[in-house]
Amino acid sequence: QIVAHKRQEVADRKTIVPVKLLERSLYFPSQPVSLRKYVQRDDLNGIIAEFKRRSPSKGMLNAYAPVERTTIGYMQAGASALSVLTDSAFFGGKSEDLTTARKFNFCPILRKDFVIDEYQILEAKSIGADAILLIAAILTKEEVAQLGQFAHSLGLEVLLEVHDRAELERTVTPHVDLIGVNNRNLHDFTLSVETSKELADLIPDDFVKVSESGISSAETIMELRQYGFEGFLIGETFMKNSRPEKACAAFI
Ligand code: IGP
Repeated sequence: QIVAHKRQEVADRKTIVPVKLLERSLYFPSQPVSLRKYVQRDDLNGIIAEFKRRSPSKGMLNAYAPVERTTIGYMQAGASALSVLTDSAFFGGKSEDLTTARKFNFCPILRKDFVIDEYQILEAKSIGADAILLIAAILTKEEVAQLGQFAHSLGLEVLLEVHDRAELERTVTPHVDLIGVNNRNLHDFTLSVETSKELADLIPDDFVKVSESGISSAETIMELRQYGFEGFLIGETFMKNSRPEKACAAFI
């Protein structure tokens, strides 16, 4: 349902010609910041803190937290990077949320959306993102390779999200930089951090390993580190609080 909606949405939005989008990316002074490098830095903790207002699985998490205060607070708390949901229909986000986060933060920012078309990657560049997400469950092997290559041509990094062995083996390609294991089953929304542990050894060493979803304690992070994970994508644990940045500081 999300993908069908996204296809329509992207078709409707393709009114701005691509070259205009690229021009807009010139307004951002900084070069893309490497998510891969930040996640691997020894002086940081690998947490990718997410700004997510609501989700199909949990409903509304936080209708009011401002992007600016929340993202600055995440970084002050010591997060390594930011993830900003830009899907509006299902997650209550918008492109401007990422642009706002960009204005106030120098860290890597992941554009969290359902990318199915190169146009969205140009958009990601034009709103100031450093990295994009590609979800194996909604893409063919060829699409992952092609979209990954296109992102790289714009200087964006790519996080490939998988949920099981078949997805990983089907889509893994040198055109991605990090591989994220989503602990959430996208069909029934069940969560299990065991998913990350089970897939850890199957991820080739060339990729930085990220564990996504359902992380709610520092103990879990320490456990996941034993399995080679260096990045930890956390949304709900922070966003369900009225002051997500304070929850993040308390967590770290
Ligand atoms: C964060 P959580 O359980 O900490 O809120 O999860 C993140 O992993 C989750 O938002 C996510 C997501 C996605 C959202 C993972 N993959 C793809 C939208 C699209």
